[in-house]
Amino acid sequence: MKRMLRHLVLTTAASILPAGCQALPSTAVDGLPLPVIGLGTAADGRDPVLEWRAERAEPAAANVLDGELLVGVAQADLTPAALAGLAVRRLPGARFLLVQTAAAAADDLGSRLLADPDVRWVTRHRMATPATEPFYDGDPLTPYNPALRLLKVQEALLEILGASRVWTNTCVAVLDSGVERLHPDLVRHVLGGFQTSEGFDPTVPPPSADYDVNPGFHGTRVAGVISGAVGNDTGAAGIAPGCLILPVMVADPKSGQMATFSILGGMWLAAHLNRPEAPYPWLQGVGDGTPVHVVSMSLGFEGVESRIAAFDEMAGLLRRRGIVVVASAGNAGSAVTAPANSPGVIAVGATVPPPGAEALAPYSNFGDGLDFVAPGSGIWTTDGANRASGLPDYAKAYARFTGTSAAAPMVAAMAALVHGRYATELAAHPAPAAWIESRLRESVVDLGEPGWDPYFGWGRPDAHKAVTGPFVP
Ligand SMILES: [Ca+2]
Ligand SMILES: [Ca+2]
Repeated sequence: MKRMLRHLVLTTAASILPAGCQALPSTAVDGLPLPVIGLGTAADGRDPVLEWRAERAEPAAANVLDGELLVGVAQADLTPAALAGLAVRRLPGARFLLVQTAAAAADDLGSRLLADPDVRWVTRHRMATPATEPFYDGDPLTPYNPALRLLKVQEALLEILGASRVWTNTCVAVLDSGVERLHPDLVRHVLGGFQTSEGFDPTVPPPSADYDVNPGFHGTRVAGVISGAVGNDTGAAGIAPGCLILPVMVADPKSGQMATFSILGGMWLAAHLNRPEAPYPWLQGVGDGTPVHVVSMSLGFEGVESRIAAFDEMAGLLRRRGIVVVASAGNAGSAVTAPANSPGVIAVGATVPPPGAEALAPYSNFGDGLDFVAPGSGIWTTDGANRASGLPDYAKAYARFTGTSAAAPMVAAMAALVHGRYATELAAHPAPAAWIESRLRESVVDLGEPGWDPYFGWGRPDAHKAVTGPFVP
């Protein structure tokens, strides 16, 4: 750093010298003594001749400017004899210059220059390419979601997507209060939803549900954590941005309550939608025909620590269909509740995210049956605020979301990322849900006591690690 600062100061001083002024003494340009000049004797151990040879052996690259060489010289303003008569450009005070010659002559010129004791190095002149645009630029709230950095989400997306931002081979069913699907961070990938409350009858299509009945827009917040659009200059971004979301309104539109049978109906729907086993025609051809791969349930029965056998059964059905089931551990600071405590369900507790020390959130349930933790406090996500006052103002509809309700969809989204990454291999795998779960387990950052422990489960999954590397059945 110190060296760079010196350089900047001197560069600035040089730039205000009047035209035609002599350059600064060469030994003072970076405040350091000159390297020993001569073939293969650069002070930093690099061998300019070998580097030049290696460069010449490269295939002709599109970013090389033909006939142009950058030449490191012993002193600023020095022009090697071999450059006589050629066009030379230089920056005041700098111990290098740019020379232009005929394209066919450049290689020979470079070799001759390296034989000159006044020449330190020679390299081709190239065009730089713009740095890859970070995925998480452009969403103004993203910098306030340190959880995304903690989980290595951008790295994971780059691993999966390369240059493409379109990713629609994976569907997450959000069993909740519905989703405000016209939200600009959701509108392009949230499917028309279904309602399984109010007397769900699987033989006929349930009512559609494209809004959120919860006054706190709970389902909309969950959907944003999973899939909020990235890079659209709007709001925040999710962990699996643009992933398909199937909203299943398991909450009663009038009371907002979630009856056990409504939730079980939602799980049944997710197990059958767009699958060949589906017993009724309405379950086929929904949306673009993509089946559900992950079920996310940010709900629970606080105070009920015993398992509910019906959830054991339905989670077992979902897993046999290859569907990952994730649920929040609960927010009472006590034992993991149903349905998260069912063996087929991944139970997720919440941690307090950085900048503080990473610790179990004081509200998070923990103990037997806890599988993973994820950040769950103050997560910026999509909201439905302002809808009640008339026309929705979705541009302002963002909120901070806290609880294991925010942590569970993070793990659901990471399961979706793993599915998206290995979708082809998983389609032929006998137990995709178990495979995805074990992949998440292999990716974890172990917190607390080594290995599984009651406060962090197996640990916090790392999105990048989970989607990196070959598929090992
Ligand atoms: Ca966004
Ligand atoms: Ca641990």
